[in-house]
Amino acid sequence: MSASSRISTAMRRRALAAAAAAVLATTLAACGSSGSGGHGAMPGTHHGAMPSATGAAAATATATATSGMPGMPGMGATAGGDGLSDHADGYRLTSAATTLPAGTPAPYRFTVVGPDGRPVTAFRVDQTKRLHFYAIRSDLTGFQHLHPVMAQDGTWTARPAALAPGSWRMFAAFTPAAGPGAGTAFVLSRPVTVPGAATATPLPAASATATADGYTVTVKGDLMAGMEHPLTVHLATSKDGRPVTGLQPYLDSYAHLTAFHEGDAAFAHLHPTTAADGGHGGPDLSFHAELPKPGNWRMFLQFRAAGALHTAALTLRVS
Ligand SMILES: [Cu+2]
Repeated sequence: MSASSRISTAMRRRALAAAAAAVLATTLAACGSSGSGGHGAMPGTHHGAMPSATGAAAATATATATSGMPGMPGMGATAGGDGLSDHADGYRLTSAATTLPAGTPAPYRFTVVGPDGRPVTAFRVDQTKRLHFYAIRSDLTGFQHLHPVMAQDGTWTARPAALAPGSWRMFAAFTPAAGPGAGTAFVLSRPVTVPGAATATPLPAASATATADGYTVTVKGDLMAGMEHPLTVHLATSKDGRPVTGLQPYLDSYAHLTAFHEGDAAFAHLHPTTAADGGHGGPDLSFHAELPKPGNWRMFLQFRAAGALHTAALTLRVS
């Protein structure tokens, strides 16, 4: 891993402050796309149910100062930091697609190019997959978490569900299995525009609870930017508040938590502190939360219960 992925927390906080200023100064509309969609190999991985919007709120700024998060217990170093760049440490996310059609499923093809200029084909399996793909609209609606398929030449094909018009950002999270980046987790992204009249949905107010499919999720934890804090999630049934104790493993854990930052769609993946072991997870789940910058973060909690995958979304304020 590069030196950039090893800066200290103190240095990082300073860098973040600078980055925040840079973001304010350079808000530029970047992401946007609308998708289409097919759908990945896993049932239940499409979560495009949220209304999407786009527009003014879809500003994307690239804050390179935040690239590189230091390693922490239970979590490898991450190259690419907040995921807003298409390159880090010599690795680059490439795609010929800058637009995708609106309202109809269409494949999104991309390649990870290594420092040697060749497509990377050897990836380490992380949370049961060689690559995790996320699509998010600039207003943080339309979240999709997919597992694309790779051809022998290193071309990946993601099949997002139909995308609403607007600015989107496509993220790839992966760990090379060979080469100079072997063992380093990367998160890189590219903007995609989906043509058409786009309407931005205001970000829902910060709240510690959210409901999804009859489940109520309650989040506890005071989060500060750039610092690791414990975050706990409690799951209960919405109907009678009964604690949920039958969570089933999803990607080797009882919940998968992905977060995007309001304004620039910076990315964070929160790692569970305990591995899944059988279909009896819950009602309380713990995560290492380290969000790279202050502001509002839209959190998407995915969990499997009663044989179905559910996604709860809530807004968390990070100071
Ligand atoms: Cu995934």
